[in-house]
Amino acid sequence: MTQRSSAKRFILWSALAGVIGGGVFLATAELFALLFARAASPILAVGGFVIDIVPQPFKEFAIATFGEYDKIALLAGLGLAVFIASAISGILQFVRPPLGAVALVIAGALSTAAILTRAGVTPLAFLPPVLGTVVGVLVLVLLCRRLRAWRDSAVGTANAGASTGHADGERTPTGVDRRRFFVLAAVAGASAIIVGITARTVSMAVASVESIRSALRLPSPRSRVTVPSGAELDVPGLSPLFTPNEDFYRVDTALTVPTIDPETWRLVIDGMVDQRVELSFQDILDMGLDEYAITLTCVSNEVGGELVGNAMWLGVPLRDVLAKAGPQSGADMVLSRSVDGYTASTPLSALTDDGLDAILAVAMNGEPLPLEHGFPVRMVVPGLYGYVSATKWLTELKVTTFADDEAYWTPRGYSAEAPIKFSSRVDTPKLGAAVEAGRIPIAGVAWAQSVGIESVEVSIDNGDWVAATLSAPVNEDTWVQWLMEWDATPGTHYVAVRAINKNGDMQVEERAPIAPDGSSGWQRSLIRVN
Ligand SMILES: Nc1nc2c(c(=O)[nH]1)N[C@H]1C(S)=C(S)[C@@H](COP(=O)(O)O)O[C@H]1N2
Ligand SMILES: [Mo]
Repeated sequence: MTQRSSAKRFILWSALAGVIGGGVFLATAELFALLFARAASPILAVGGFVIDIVPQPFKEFAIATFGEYDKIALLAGLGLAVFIASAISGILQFVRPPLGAVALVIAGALSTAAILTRAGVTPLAFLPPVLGTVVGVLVLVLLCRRLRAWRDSAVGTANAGASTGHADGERTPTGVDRRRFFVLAAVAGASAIIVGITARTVSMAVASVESIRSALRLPSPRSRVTVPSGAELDVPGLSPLFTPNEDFYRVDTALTVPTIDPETWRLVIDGMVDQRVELSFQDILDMGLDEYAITLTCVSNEVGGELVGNAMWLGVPLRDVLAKAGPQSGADMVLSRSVDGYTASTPLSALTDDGLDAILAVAMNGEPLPLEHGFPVRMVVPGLYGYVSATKWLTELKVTTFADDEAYWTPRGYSAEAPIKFSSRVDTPKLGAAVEAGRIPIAGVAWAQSVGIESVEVSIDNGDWVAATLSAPVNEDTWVQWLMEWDATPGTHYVAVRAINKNGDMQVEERAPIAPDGSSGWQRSLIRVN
């Protein structure tokens, strides 16, 4: 083979390296967009940007030509442009390094700009295009380096040793260099295709369920919770009585949020029951919805931690749902299962007790459950940690026994049964944040779901315990806010807080770690006063 035709062949392979680098860029960005920032897909953001900037006559021409396929035509055109630009960046990187990498960085910067100027961007939206650029450039640079090594050993130029990174004279055989190039090309190319297509498919499923969710109109509740006046104290830095959905803590084992169409959703109630029952979403709504205010807590919440939130739920009592199937005697547990395979073990009695508001929830703070919080149906049980009760994306309730069945977290070091240990938290002043001397509020929240908080006491610098002012409780399942006005003097001070529940029990002082059944201990916080 002549050197000339061989050189042409390497130019073609470098174009392929560029296409793979571009593909890796897009696939990485799609993956991180799915995980961290849904609206941060470079190809869609650039597409949206193009739609915004093209002149009206051109848009009309596109609609006239492609009709309802105008968006698909745009994306196809964009895809072709990306393909050609990537191929060129590969050739550049091969012939004039690092020009190809520079071109890819510029493309990455432009798509980042397109994403960040879209409406409704989230704080992490820059991550997908930036990480995509980094990984894409890395693959492009490596591929072109290996391609040069192969060319050098094939063509036999003088500086082959230098450019392959091998010592002079120690030239690798051509076959080895060629294989190194193709192995990387195949691995990177296949990963880009698999990851990119999977991530885009899941993103589209999320978007479609998101639109179903926003179009959903739930019936109004039959009964509403009365929120008494004085239920919410007006103190800057204090947690609001109801935690907004976007601020509500989130714990799940699923890598991506499950996407369920309520039309096809079914709840199966089986196991030790008189009859197996299957309910549709409409069946749940037809039972009649009621409002419930319940504070949710995670077993992983450390003393003073953030894994606790309060919401107004709309739902139906679990006891009524279970009654449709008729739990049999001998059963003592309900194993709830999520579409993602997650399971929780809840004592049957906690779900059938007349005095406990264990519910299937379909709405959270005035809107259908957010996808992240279990759309379309989840469980909420007052007084039990989330991992043994609050199954999201619920699909099955199996009536069974603790002896026969085990939930997701049980073999992983957590108790099969876990009532919430009642607790109290300081929200303001924030730990370590300096405040000005003078009268300041010390405030926070305290919760004892299903029992209620009787009082909250505060001690400053190991002084006497003084009762804090409490907000008017909504019910015994929600947290209360507490407040104490304090004349702050310059220096460093310690504030300790503890709660007493309506049974007259004192919050446990002794520290316990979160495993196996939840943390305990009084929060002691530090205040710096200037
Ligand atoms: N399907 C599913 N449901 C789940 C979990 C999960 O990982 N998967 N985590 C549980 C845990 S540990 C808690 S504390 C609550 C948290 O609910 P949230 O994410 O809506 O705050 O959900 C529970 N339900
Ligand atoms: Mo949890």
